[in-house]
Amino acid sequence: MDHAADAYRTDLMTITRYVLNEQSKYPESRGDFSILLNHIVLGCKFVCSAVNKAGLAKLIGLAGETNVQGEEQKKLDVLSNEVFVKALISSGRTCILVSEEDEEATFVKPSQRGRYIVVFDPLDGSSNIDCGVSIGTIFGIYTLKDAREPTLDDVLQPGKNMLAAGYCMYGSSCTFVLSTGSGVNGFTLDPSLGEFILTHPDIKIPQKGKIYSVNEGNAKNWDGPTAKYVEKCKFPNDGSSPKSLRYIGSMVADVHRTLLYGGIFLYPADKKSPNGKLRVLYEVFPMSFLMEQAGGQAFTGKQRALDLVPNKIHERSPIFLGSYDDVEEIKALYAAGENKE
Ligand code: AFP
Repeated sequence: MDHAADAYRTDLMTITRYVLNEQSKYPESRGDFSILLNHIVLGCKFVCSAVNKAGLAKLIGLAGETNVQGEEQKKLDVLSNEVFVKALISSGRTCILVSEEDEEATFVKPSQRGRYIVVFDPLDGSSNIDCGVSIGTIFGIYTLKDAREPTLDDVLQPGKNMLAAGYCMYGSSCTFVLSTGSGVNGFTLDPSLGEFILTHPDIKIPQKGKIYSVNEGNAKNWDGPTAKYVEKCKFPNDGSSPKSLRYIGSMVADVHRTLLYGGIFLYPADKKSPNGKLRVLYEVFPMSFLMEQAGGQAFTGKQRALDLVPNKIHERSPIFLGSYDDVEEIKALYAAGENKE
């Protein structure tokens, strides 16, 4: 009998235990981050349960409202936003919240205030809800630098200033992926325990991948480097095999696959959307943070994504992220001026 293996199976590294272990490395820590993360995890469990019950509970359907980007809001978007806003405020550890669903940033009242700023998309990929495709929550966390009245400038920081970032994917299993700035770890929800268990320790993205992921329906409007790159994926001129195309249309799911299997995810600029589609603060930054922490890269077409300084909370940016070598190729095409028409 393999007692060591049995011990391993019974000695579960829950996300709470993991974060407390990390916290113990910093004796000056007051545990605020662990408390904040517990509230985020609670929000994810709630949304996971709501997503699983969506069909049954007749939650699918329009709530009769539109969000900041003028998109139709589904009931699950509204519900998820409420859940996260309430969970984050009640943690007593936040001072500013920026949600994809809310036009304005939320400034937490002084009596409930803490030092963390949380940017989040409570339910990304919501157009996939009705057909049961994976969707997710994305978040990034900044710290208010000093004890003073928070302002919007505290949110408009480059992504490299993030303290932590992560996502929760509501798919065939519920997976929580987190980086606190020293690598990336993945946890899977054990529904019988109601706990996220460390299942993917120290995730490293392969140096180069065999998959590219992009909405090719936009190809007619792409710029030169993107068009050239995708052409090279399909018809490589160096004797290598063509890459496979996989595109779900749900960023969390596409990025999760990219992180585990390697390859590249692209949401480029195009003639119709010169800034691309994805939002800097709560899509581009957290995913770029995770990619870099896993050994990959994230590029906007002009610069390292995490160096971008947003001017407004719902700003968009083109993004190319994934395996180090694959992103290196698209960077080379932009550097070579393939953008000239
Ligand atoms: P929805 O929330 O409207 O489904 O958009 C999802 C998303 O923001 C992101 O998750 C996807 O990567 C991207 O949009 C897909 O966009 P296209 O449908 O234009 O490919």
